[in-house]
Amino acid sequence: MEFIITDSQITGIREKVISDIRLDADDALLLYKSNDIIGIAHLANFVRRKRHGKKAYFVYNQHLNYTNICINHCRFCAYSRNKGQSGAFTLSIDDVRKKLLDRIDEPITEIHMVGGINPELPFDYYLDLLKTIKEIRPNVTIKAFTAVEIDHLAGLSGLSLEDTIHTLKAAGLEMTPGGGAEVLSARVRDKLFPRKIGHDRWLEVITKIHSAGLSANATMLYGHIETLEERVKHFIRLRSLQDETNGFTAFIPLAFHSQNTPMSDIPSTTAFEDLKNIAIARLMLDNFDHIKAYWVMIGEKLAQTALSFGADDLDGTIIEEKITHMAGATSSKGLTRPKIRNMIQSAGWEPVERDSFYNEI
Ligand code: V47
Ligand code: SF4
Repeated sequence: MEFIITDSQITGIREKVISDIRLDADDALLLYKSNDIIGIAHLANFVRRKRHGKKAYFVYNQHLNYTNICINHCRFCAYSRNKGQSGAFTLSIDDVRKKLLDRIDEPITEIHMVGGINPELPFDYYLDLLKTIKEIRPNVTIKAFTAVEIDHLAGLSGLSLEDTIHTLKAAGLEMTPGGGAEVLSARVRDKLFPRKIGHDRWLEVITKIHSAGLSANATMLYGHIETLEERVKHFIRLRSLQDETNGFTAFIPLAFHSQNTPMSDIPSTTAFEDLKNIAIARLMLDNFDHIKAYWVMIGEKLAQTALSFGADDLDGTIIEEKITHMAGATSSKGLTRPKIRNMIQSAGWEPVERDSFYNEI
C-alpha cells in the first residue's frame, strides 16, 4: 500500500501503523501538530479498511430526551434549564409512551435516551422509562443514561453502583451512550463542569457498566478550552480502560457548538480540525472497533467525507436531536434511510444497516 506522506515528522508513524505497532502520546501530538491532512487520512483509512473493508454502518434509531432540567450547569451546555425556567421540560411516562407510539410503524432498532440531572425524579421513574420502552418495543436495544446519570441513579436507588446497574439491566438497559466523558481532565472539569463527576469516577462507573456485561460508548467533547495534550491523555485513558475490559463499542468525537452557551465567543471547529481529530482517534484507539462520524455535530457533508478519514459509522436516522441543535447545530434534525445510504454510497462505501451491536440487519 502506497502512502503519500509529505510531512517528514510523521513518516516514523507510518512505519508503526503498517507494522501494527501501538502509537504513543508523542506520536499523537506529532499528528495533531502536522498539517499533512492527506498523509494522516491515508494512515487512518488504512486502519479503517483493514477492520471494516468497504463497509460503512448506520442504525435506524430514535432519540428520546426525558428531561432538560439539570443541576449541573456545565458551561458548554445549551440544552439544560432550571426548574420553572422557560423551556424546561420533563416527559411523563405517558409522554414517552406517546413518542414511541407516534413512530411505531418505523423499523427502529435502537432507542438512544439521555437527560439532565433532575433531582425531582425518583429512581422508579427511570425503571418505568426502561420498562415502558420494552413494553412498547420489545425488540429494540435501549442505549440510555451516560455514566453521569448512572452515578446519579446510584445515589438515588439506595443500592451500590453494581446493584444499581444490575437493576437497570433487569429493567431493559443494554448499552450506555458515551456522553459525560467530555475531556477526561481535572483542569478542564474545574473550568467547565465542576459539578459533574470527575474523570476517575467516570472511568470507575464505566468499568462497573462493562463488568455487568453491558456495552458502553465513549465520547470526547473537543473544540473549547482543551489542549492537544489533554485530548491525547483522553485517548490514552480510554485505551487503557478498553485494554482491561473490552467493553467499549464505539468512540464518538463531539465538536463543541457554542451558541446559546456562556462560551458563545468560541468559534466553531473547522472541517480540517474535525477530520484530523477523527483520523487521530482511529489511529490512537487501536482497541476500539468503531469510530463514529456523528453527522449531527459536523454536518452531513463532512460526516460523509470522514468515512475516508478513519470513521466507519454515521450513527443513525435520529429524527429529533435536541442537545446540539439547541447549541446552534445547522445539520438536519433527522435523516431517512435512503439519505444515509446515498451519503455512504456516493462516497464509494457500502452501506450496512446495523443494530446497536453492529450485527448486520
Ligand atoms: O456529554 C453537550 C455533548 C453529550 C454540547 O454513544 C455538546 O452513540 C457539542 O452522549 N456542543 C451527550 N456537544 C451526547 C452523547 C452521544 C451523542 C451521540 C452518540 C452517542 C453514542 C452519545 O453531548 C454530552 C456533551 O459532551 N454536548 N452540549 C454542545 N454545546
Ligand atoms: Fe446537565 Fe448534561 Fe447539560 Fe451538563 S451537559 S448541564 S449534565 S444536561
